[in-house]
Amino acid sequence: MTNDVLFQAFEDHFGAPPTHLSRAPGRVNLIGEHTDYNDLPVFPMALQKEVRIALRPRDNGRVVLHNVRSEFQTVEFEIEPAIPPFAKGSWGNYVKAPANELARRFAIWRGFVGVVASDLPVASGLSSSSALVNAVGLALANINEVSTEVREFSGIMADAEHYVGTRGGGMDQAISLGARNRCAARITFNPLRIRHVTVPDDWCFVVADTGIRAEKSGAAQAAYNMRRKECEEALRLVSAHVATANITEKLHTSYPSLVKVLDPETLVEVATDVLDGNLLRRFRHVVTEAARVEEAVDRVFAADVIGFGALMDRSHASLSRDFQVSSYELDDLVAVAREGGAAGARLTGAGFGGCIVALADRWTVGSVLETLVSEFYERRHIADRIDDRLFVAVPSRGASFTEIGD
Ligand code: NG1
Repeated sequence: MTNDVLFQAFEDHFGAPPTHLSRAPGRVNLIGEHTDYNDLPVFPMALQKEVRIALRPRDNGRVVLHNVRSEFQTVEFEIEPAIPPFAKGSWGNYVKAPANELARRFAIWRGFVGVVASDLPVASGLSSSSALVNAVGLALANINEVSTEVREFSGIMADAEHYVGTRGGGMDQAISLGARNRCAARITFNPLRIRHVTVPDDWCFVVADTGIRAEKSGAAQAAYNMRRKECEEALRLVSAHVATANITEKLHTSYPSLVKVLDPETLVEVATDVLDGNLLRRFRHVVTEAARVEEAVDRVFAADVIGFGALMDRSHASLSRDFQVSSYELDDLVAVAREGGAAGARLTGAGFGGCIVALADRWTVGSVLETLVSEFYERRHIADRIDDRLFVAVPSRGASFTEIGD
């Protein structure tokens, strides 16, 4: 939907033109999965697909947000210091989330009327939820004159999203707010740092959707939160063991401090003394994935498409075998992308359904796309609306809030 059509939809609904536009992109994570909430690095980039809200501020605290998609009911609520949530699973909770967090921290009182449109597939691991949280948060912060810099604001938005019940990390909010055109970003946490890395012109990251939704306000939420708990428990046991067995001189109680002093092979070896089963698997994924992120960033600087692809393959194997967040369809998409000539492929985002990302150079990308269409989408009879399911990601700029006519 173009801006003109969105603005017209606003006027049709509210009887006057909108005055402002708030927009926030989704993202594709290139590598570094389930590392952000362990304070370890990630390497995502923002997409050309985004959430856009045309709006008009009000002189009272009511928020009314109409969705251009009729299956999503219009959301209405009052800004107050503790905003009660809608029923679990309602999309409106992603609108209330930033309002609740901003009202808890700042004296905000102005609401808005708005119309929202998005070309991001929902529950597909491309962060449509954080894009919505950011777009609403940015609108409320601006119309209430709350001024924070990007990194602080992205921390606030990450806390805000916990309102829906998922204990996510801060990757999605940070990249959606802080991204630059033509760049991916190596992001580290606590404190948040964003290092922009230009993506080589002839690298194509293909995003392909399984069509299986991974509803993080629904079934995937418990599985996601469970992984986070397991990572915390594994860390607690390993750091206690490292301390009592005098493996290092100092105490290391966080993942970043452990991976700084011990390489992944040593860490996994040490971990086998105190962990087994799922805890050992989760720990092994997390520490090896962190090392893959660092290597992957180096591969970009070296313009080494084959090396980057190999790291993506290893990441997928680890997510599938050790973190156990892949699925039959995700594994199949990865295999088909590789068959089509991709240098590497992996599930992206939380997993449990959603999308994969595959890397190909400019000369091979056509064959990767064709193979995905014929061997995955056509075989499953889901080749309709193919541009929504399968596209080449364009590294795009982060969120913005502008006055219409600016
Ligand atoms: P998606 O793909 O949006 O479900 C989730 C978390 C991220 C990160 C990834 C896994 C939220 C908002 N996002 O992303 O923080 O942990 O999973 O790497 O919870």
